[in-house]
Amino acid sequence: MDIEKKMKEYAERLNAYLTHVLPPEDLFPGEFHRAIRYSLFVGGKRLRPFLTDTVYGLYQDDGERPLPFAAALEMIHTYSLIHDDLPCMDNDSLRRGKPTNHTVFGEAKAILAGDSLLTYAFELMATCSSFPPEVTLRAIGLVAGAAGFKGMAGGQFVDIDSEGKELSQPLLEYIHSKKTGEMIRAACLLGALLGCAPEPEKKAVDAFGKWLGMAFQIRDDILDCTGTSNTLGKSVGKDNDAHKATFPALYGLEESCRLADTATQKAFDAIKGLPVEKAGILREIAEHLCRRTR
Ligand code: GRG
Repeated sequence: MDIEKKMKEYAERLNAYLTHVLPPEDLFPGEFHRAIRYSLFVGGKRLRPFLTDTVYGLYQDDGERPLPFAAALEMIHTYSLIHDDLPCMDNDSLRRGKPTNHTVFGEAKAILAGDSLLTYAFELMATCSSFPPEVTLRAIGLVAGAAGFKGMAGGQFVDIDSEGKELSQPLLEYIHSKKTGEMIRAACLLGALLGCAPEPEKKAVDAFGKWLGMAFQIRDDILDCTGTSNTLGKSVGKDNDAHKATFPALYGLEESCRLADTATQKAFDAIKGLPVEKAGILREIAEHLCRRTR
Protein backbone atom coordinates (compact mmCIF):
# COMPACT_ATOMS: atom_id res chain seq x y z
CA MET A 1 0.00 0.00 0.00
CA ASP A 2 1.36 3.46 -0.75
CA ILE A 3 2.40 5.69 2.15
CA GLU A 4 0.03 8.53 1.24
CA LYS A 5 -2.93 6.16 1.53
CA LYS A 6 -1.63 4.64 4.77
CA MET A 7 -1.20 8.11 6.27
CA LYS A 8 -4.74 9.09 5.28
CA GLU A 9 -6.20 5.94 6.82
CA TYR A 10 -4.22 6.44 10.00
CA ALA A 11 -5.27 10.11 10.17
CA GLU A 12 -8.92 9.00 10.17
CA ARG A 13 -8.27 6.62 13.06
CA LEU A 14 -6.41 9.27 15.02
CA ASN A 15 -9.05 11.92 14.31
CA ALA A 16 -11.77 9.63 15.64
CA TYR A 17 -9.75 9.19 18.83
CA LEU A 18 -9.05 12.93 19.16
CA THR A 19 -12.74 13.71 18.66
CA HIS A 20 -13.55 11.31 21.45
CA VAL A 21 -11.02 12.61 24.02
CA LEU A 22 -11.42 16.35 23.48
CA PRO A 23 -14.21 18.26 25.26
CA PRO A 24 -17.25 18.77 23.00
CA GLU A 25 -17.95 22.22 21.60
CA ASP A 26 -21.22 22.51 23.52
CA LEU A 27 -19.42 22.24 26.86
CA PHE A 28 -19.03 25.58 28.64
CA PRO A 29 -17.08 27.68 27.61
CA GLY A 30 -17.98 26.59 24.08
CA GLU A 31 -15.80 29.12 22.28
CA PHE A 32 -12.74 27.80 24.09
CA HIS A 33 -13.42 24.24 22.95
CA ARG A 34 -14.17 25.46 19.44
CA ALA A 35 -10.80 27.27 19.35
CA ILE A 36 -9.00 24.15 20.58
CA ARG A 37 -10.74 21.88 18.07
CA TYR A 38 -10.47 24.37 15.22
CA SER A 39 -6.71 24.11 14.66
CA LEU A 40 -6.59 20.41 15.45
CA PHE A 41 -9.25 19.38 12.96
CA VAL A 42 -8.70 21.95 10.25
CA GLY A 43 -6.23 19.63 8.50
CA GLY A 44 -2.70 18.35 8.94
CA LYS A 45 -0.88 15.25 7.77
CA ARG A 46 -0.65 13.66 11.26
CA LEU A 47 2.94 12.73 10.45
CA ARG A 48 4.28 12.53 14.00
CA PRO A 49 1.52 10.20 15.30
CA PHE A 50 1.83 8.16 12.11
CA LEU A 51 5.54 7.65 12.78
CA THR A 52 4.83 6.49 16.34
CA ASP A 53 2.13 4.13 15.13
CA THR A 54 4.31 2.73 12.34
CA VAL A 55 7.35 2.10 14.53
CA TYR A 56 5.14 0.63 17.28
CA GLY A 57 3.57 -1.63 14.64
CA LEU A 58 7.00 -3.06 13.84
CA TYR A 59 7.01 -4.64 17.31
CA GLN A 60 3.40 -5.05 18.46
CA ASP A 61 0.10 -5.62 16.73
CA ASP A 62 -2.33 -3.88 19.13
CA GLY A 63 -2.32 -0.49 17.40
CA GLU A 64 -4.95 1.09 19.69
CA ARG A 65 -2.66 1.09 22.73
CA PRO A 66 -0.31 3.93 21.74
CA LEU A 67 -3.16 6.23 20.62
CA PRO A 68 -3.04 8.53 23.71
CA PHE A 69 0.67 9.13 23.08
CA ALA A 70 0.22 9.59 19.35
CA ALA A 71 -2.64 12.03 20.00
CA ALA A 72 -0.48 13.90 22.52
CA LEU A 73 2.20 14.41 19.86
CA GLU A 74 -0.35 15.89 17.47
CA MET A 75 -1.73 18.18 20.18
CA ILE A 76 1.77 19.46 20.99
CA HIS A 77 2.52 19.91 17.29
CA THR A 78 -0.74 21.82 16.80
CA TYR A 79 -0.04 24.04 19.82
CA SER A 80 3.35 24.88 18.28
CA LEU A 81 1.69 25.84 14.99
CA ILE A 82 -0.88 28.06 16.74
CA HIS A 83 1.85 29.86 18.69
CA ASP A 84 4.21 29.97 15.71
CA ASP A 85 1.55 31.82 13.69
CA LEU A 86 0.94 34.51 16.33
CA PRO A 87 1.70 38.16 15.50
CA CYS A 88 4.62 38.08 17.99
CA MET A 89 6.17 35.13 16.13
CA ASP A 90 5.65 34.51 12.39
CA ASN A 91 2.46 36.60 12.14
CA ASP A 92 0.76 34.26 9.67
CA SER A 93 -2.84 34.37 8.55
CA LEU A 94 -3.03 30.98 6.81
CA ARG A 95 -2.38 27.50 8.23
CA ARG A 96 -3.55 24.09 7.08
CA GLY A 97 -5.45 25.87 4.33
CA LYS A 98 -7.60 27.95 6.68
CA PRO A 99 -7.29 31.24 8.60
CA THR A 100 -4.96 30.87 11.59
CA ASN A 101 -6.34 30.42 15.08
CA HIS A 102 -5.64 33.99 16.25
CA THR A 103 -7.21 35.37 13.06
CA VAL A 104 -10.46 33.63 13.94
CA PHE A 105 -10.52 33.74 17.75
CA GLY A 106 -8.14 36.61 18.58
CA GLU A 107 -4.64 36.50 19.95
CA ALA A 108 -5.32 35.92 23.66
CA LYS A 109 -7.74 33.05 22.98
CA ALA A 110 -5.34 31.49 20.47
CA ILE A 111 -2.57 31.50 23.09
CA LEU A 112 -4.91 29.80 25.55
CA ALA A 113 -6.01 27.23 22.94
CA GLY A 114 -2.34 26.40 22.30
CA ASP A 115 -1.55 26.24 26.02
CA SER A 116 -4.48 23.89 26.56
CA LEU A 117 -3.40 21.54 23.79
CA LEU A 118 0.09 21.41 25.27
CA THR A 119 -1.08 20.70 28.81
CA TYR A 120 -3.87 18.31 27.82
CA ALA A 121 -1.32 16.29 25.86
CA PHE A 122 0.53 15.60 29.11
CA GLU A 123 -2.71 14.84 30.98
CA LEU A 124 -3.62 12.31 28.30
CA MET A 125 -0.26 10.54 28.53
CA ALA A 126 -0.13 10.63 32.33
CA THR A 127 -3.60 9.10 32.67
CA CYS A 128 -2.96 6.34 30.15
CA SER A 129 -2.88 3.00 31.96
CA SER A 130 -2.14 0.79 28.94
CA PHE A 131 1.60 0.53 29.60
CA PRO A 132 3.68 -0.28 32.69
CA PRO A 133 4.18 2.93 34.78
CA GLU A 134 7.95 3.01 34.15
CA VAL A 135 7.38 2.88 30.36
CA THR A 136 4.74 5.63 30.59
CA LEU A 137 7.09 7.83 32.62
CA ARG A 138 9.96 7.36 30.18
CA ALA A 139 7.64 8.14 27.28
CA ILE A 140 6.39 11.34 28.94
CA GLY A 141 9.98 12.38 29.65
CA LEU A 142 10.91 11.76 26.03
CA VAL A 143 8.06 13.91 24.68
CA ALA A 144 8.65 16.69 27.25
CA GLY A 145 12.34 16.86 26.33
CA ALA A 146 11.57 17.03 22.62
CA ALA A 147 8.98 19.81 23.04
CA GLY A 148 10.82 22.04 25.50
CA PHE A 149 14.04 24.07 25.66
CA LYS A 150 16.13 21.06 24.63
CA GLY A 151 14.00 20.62 21.52
CA MET A 152 11.22 22.43 19.68
CA ALA A 153 10.87 25.55 21.87
CA GLY A 154 14.67 25.88 22.07
CA GLY A 155 14.98 25.69 18.29
CA GLN A 156 12.19 28.21 17.87
CA PHE A 157 13.99 30.60 20.24
CA VAL A 158 17.24 30.47 18.26
CA ASP A 159 15.29 30.70 14.99
CA ILE A 160 13.60 33.91 16.10
CA ASP A 161 16.81 35.26 17.57
CA SER A 162 18.75 34.70 14.34
CA GLU A 163 16.28 36.45 12.01
CA GLY A 164 18.14 38.92 9.81
CA LYS A 165 21.54 37.80 11.13
CA GLU A 166 24.39 36.19 9.16
CA LEU A 167 23.75 32.44 8.84
CA SER A 168 26.25 29.75 9.72
CA GLN A 169 25.82 26.06 8.91
CA PRO A 170 26.13 24.86 12.55
CA LEU A 171 23.51 27.37 13.69
CA LEU A 172 21.14 26.41 10.89
CA GLU A 173 21.53 22.73 11.69
CA TYR A 174 20.97 23.49 15.38
CA ILE A 175 17.71 25.32 14.62
CA HIS A 176 16.40 22.62 12.28
CA SER A 177 17.36 19.68 14.43
CA LYS A 178 15.74 21.26 17.50
CA LYS A 179 12.72 23.11 16.10
CA THR A 180 11.45 20.33 13.85
CA GLY A 181 13.82 17.40 14.22
CA GLU A 182 13.40 16.61 17.91
CA MET A 183 9.63 16.04 17.71
CA ILE A 184 10.03 13.80 14.66
CA ARG A 185 12.84 11.92 16.31
CA ALA A 186 10.79 11.57 19.52
CA ALA A 187 7.80 10.32 17.49
CA CYS A 188 9.92 7.49 16.06
CA LEU A 189 11.63 6.64 19.34
CA LEU A 190 8.30 6.73 21.20
CA GLY A 191 7.02 3.94 18.94
CA ALA A 192 10.11 1.86 19.71
CA LEU A 193 9.90 2.58 23.45
CA LEU A 194 6.19 1.75 23.77
CA GLY A 195 6.63 -1.25 21.48
CA CYS A 196 9.45 -2.64 23.67
CA ALA A 197 11.92 -2.77 20.78
CA PRO A 198 15.28 -4.38 21.59
CA GLU A 199 17.86 -1.79 22.71
CA PRO A 200 20.00 -1.82 19.51
CA GLU A 201 16.85 -1.39 17.41
CA LYS A 202 15.77 1.55 19.59
CA LYS A 203 19.12 3.19 18.87
CA ALA A 204 18.71 2.59 15.14
CA VAL A 205 15.18 4.03 15.16
CA ASP A 206 16.42 7.03 17.15
CA ALA A 207 19.12 7.79 14.56
CA PHE A 208 16.61 7.21 11.75
CA GLY A 209 14.25 9.74 13.35
CA LYS A 210 17.02 12.28 13.71
CA TRP A 211 17.92 12.20 9.99
CA LEU A 212 14.30 11.95 8.93
CA GLY A 213 13.59 15.15 10.89
CA MET A 214 16.48 16.94 9.21
CA ALA A 215 15.41 15.80 5.72
CA PHE A 216 11.81 16.82 6.49
CA GLN A 217 12.77 20.36 7.53
CA ILE A 218 15.15 20.87 4.56
CA ARG A 219 12.27 19.79 2.31
CA ASP A 220 10.01 22.22 4.20
CA ASP A 221 12.47 25.05 3.47
CA ILE A 222 12.57 24.04 -0.21
CA LEU A 223 8.77 23.94 -0.43
CA ASP A 224 8.60 27.42 1.08
CA CYS A 225 10.51 28.58 -2.03
CA THR A 226 8.96 26.34 -4.67
CA GLY A 227 5.46 25.45 -3.41
CA THR A 228 2.19 27.33 -3.59
CA SER A 229 0.03 28.39 -0.65
CA ASN A 230 -2.75 26.40 -2.32
CA THR A 231 -0.97 23.06 -2.05
CA LEU A 232 0.84 23.78 1.24
CA GLY A 233 -2.11 25.43 3.00
CA LYS A 234 0.15 28.13 4.45
CA SER A 235 1.82 31.33 3.28
CA VAL A 236 4.88 30.74 1.13
CA GLY A 237 8.06 32.76 0.62
CA LYS A 238 7.85 34.20 4.13
CA ASP A 239 11.14 32.64 5.25
CA ASN A 240 12.97 34.62 2.61
CA ASP A 241 11.04 37.84 3.32
CA ALA A 242 11.82 37.56 7.04
CA HIS A 243 15.50 36.75 6.32
CA LYS A 244 15.00 33.46 8.11
CA ALA A 245 17.64 30.82 8.66
CA THR A 246 16.90 28.28 5.90
CA PHE A 247 18.83 25.82 3.75
CA PRO A 248 17.97 27.53 0.44
CA ALA A 249 19.12 30.88 1.91
CA LEU A 250 22.47 29.39 2.83
CA TYR A 251 23.06 26.90 -0.01
CA GLY A 252 20.64 27.72 -2.80
CA LEU A 253 17.86 25.42 -4.04
CA GLU A 254 19.86 22.85 -5.96
CA GLU A 255 22.33 22.18 -3.16
CA SER A 256 19.47 22.10 -0.63
CA CYS A 257 17.80 19.31 -2.64
CA ARG A 258 21.07 17.41 -2.59
CA LEU A 259 21.37 17.92 1.18
CA ALA A 260 17.80 16.67 1.70
CA ASP A 261 18.78 13.53 -0.24
CA THR A 262 21.93 13.15 1.85
CA ALA A 263 19.94 13.40 5.09
CA THR A 264 17.48 10.80 3.74
CA GLN A 265 20.39 8.53 2.84
CA LYS A 266 21.68 8.90 6.41
CA ALA A 267 18.23 7.87 7.66
CA PHE A 268 18.48 4.75 5.46
CA ASP A 269 21.98 4.02 6.77
CA ALA A 270 20.77 4.25 10.36
CA ILE A 271 18.37 1.32 9.90
CA LYS A 272 20.66 -0.94 7.89
CA GLY A 273 21.00 -3.26 10.89
CA LEU A 274 17.24 -3.72 11.34
CA PRO A 275 15.51 -6.85 10.01
CA VAL A 276 14.91 -6.27 6.34
CA GLU A 277 11.09 -6.03 6.43
CA LYS A 278 11.18 -3.47 9.28
CA ALA A 279 13.84 -1.38 7.53
CA GLY A 280 11.79 -1.55 4.31
CA ILE A 281 8.73 0.00 5.94
CA LEU A 282 10.74 2.88 7.43
CA ARG A 283 12.63 3.38 4.18
CA GLU A 284 9.37 3.80 2.28
CA ILE A 285 8.30 6.57 4.67
CA ALA A 286 11.62 8.41 4.33
CA GLU A 287 11.44 8.15 0.52
CA HIS A 288 7.89 9.48 0.55
CA LEU A 289 8.74 12.45 2.79
CA CYS A 290 11.79 13.35 0.73
CA ARG A 291 9.60 13.63 -2.39
CA ARG A 292 6.62 15.28 -0.70
CA THR A 293 4.97 18.32 -2.26
CA ARG A 294 2.91 19.42 0.77
C1 GRG B 1 6.22 28.71 23.58
C2 GRG B 1 5.09 30.89 22.85
C3 GRG B 1 5.70 29.58 22.50
C4 GRG B 1 5.75 29.19 21.20
C5 GRG B 1 6.31 27.96 20.77
C6 GRG B 1 7.62 25.82 19.65
C7 GRG B 1 6.98 26.81 18.75
C8 GRG B 1 6.25 27.96 19.30
C9 GRG B 1 7.01 26.68 17.47
C10 GRG B 1 7.70 25.55 16.82
C11 GRG B 1 8.10 25.91 15.47
C12 GRG B 1 7.45 25.06 14.47
C13 GRG B 1 6.07 25.43 14.07
C14 GRG B 1 8.10 24.01 13.98
C15 GRG B 1 7.54 23.05 13.05
C16 GRG B 1 7.92 23.32 11.64
C17 GRG B 1 7.13 22.52 10.64
C18 GRG B 1 7.89 21.76 9.66
C19 GRG B 1 5.80 22.55 10.66
C20 GRG B 1 4.92 21.86 9.67
O1 GRG B 1 4.74 20.51 9.99
P1 GRG B 1 3.82 19.58 9.08
O2 GRG B 1 4.22 19.74 7.64
O3 GRG B 1 2.40 20.28 9.28
O4 GRG B 1 3.82 18.21 9.63
P2 GRG B 1 0.92 19.63 9.26
O5 GRG B 1 0.00 20.82 9.11
O6 GRG B 1 0.81 18.68 8.11
O7 GRG B 1 0.74 18.96 10.58
